[in-house]
Amino acid sequence: MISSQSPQKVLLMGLGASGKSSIRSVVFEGKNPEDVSDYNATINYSRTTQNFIDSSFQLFDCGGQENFISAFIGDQAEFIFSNVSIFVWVVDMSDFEQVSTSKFYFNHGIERLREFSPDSTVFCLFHKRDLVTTDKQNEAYEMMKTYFEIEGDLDIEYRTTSIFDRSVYQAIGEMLQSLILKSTKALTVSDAIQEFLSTHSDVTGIIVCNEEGVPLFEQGNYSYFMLPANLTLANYGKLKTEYTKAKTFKTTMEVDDNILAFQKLKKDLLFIGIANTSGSAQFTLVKLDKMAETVNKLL
Ligand SMILES: Nc1nc2c(ncn2[C@@H]2O[C@H](COP(=O)(O)OP(=O)(O)O)[C@@H](O)[C@H]2O)c(=O)[nH]1
Ligand SMILES: [Mg+2]
Repeated sequence: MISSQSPQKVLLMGLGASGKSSIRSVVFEGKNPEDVSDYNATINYSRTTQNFIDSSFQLFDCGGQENFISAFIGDQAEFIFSNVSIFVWVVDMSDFEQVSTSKFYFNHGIERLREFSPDSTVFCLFHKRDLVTTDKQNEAYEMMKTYFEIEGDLDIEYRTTSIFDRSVYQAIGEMLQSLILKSTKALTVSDAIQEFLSTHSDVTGIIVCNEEGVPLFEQGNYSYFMLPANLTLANYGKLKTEYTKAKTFKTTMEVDDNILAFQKLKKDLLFIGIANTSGSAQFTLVKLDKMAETVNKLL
């Protein structure tokens, strides 16, 4: 359970300039991706507490200079690598010269994890994918994945990410999901959404995300809408300004033959329901409204 014990720990690690602090500030601090270009190198590590539904976790943004990383996997290993729930390793996939150095330290990090937190989940992010041309991205991903694969029973997830598109929200959303997976509350919300989707064929997807647009729950077939929904939310859009300011917030948006219903929930979370308008739009909206209420009660 998240709430009972000491806060869970998330380590964000990788070579200098791979993008760790940018990911932290875009995803957790709501910074605009365009504004993160000139961070100073992180000295040692910076620890922040992130509130998350009913609990919180500690995010360690670890400095990427080799002397720091050497210390993390060396003298400080026990302190850094104990009680880790999630280990995020960030690799700049556009910087070929650094890839083998990154792998070298990744191996050591994984060894330390095995030693001090063998039950943790690892996310290996091949970052800055926007710098790789679209037609090369799949190939690059496969190559990187093969290169970073490690035998053994640690659970390692590989993703390509960029702070300039939805991918980084999606990856961090999955990371948060694995943090809350063990909480009964999360399971209940997830079940309720699943149940609702399976009994209402006009509703194609439901998403619950935080203020920064990180999806905490998402189910259904909604990929077509995620981009506009996320853009309006995560970037400066009017929607976000209104939603952040207002205590209650409810609006709908029509896109082609579909309708999106937005509603602010507790703890600054946002409910997004997506439905097609094959039936009565009015009825669909009422159902989504009820569902938002149900989720709100469960949270
Ligand atoms: N093109 C691109 N640049 C990025 C991305 N993420 C971070 N950067 C840039 O990479 C540089 C290093 O980022 P920073 O977050 O300081 O790296 P850190 O040392 O790992 O914390 C900065 O100039 C960022 O603007 C990304 O997804 N795409
Ligand atoms: Mg940094």
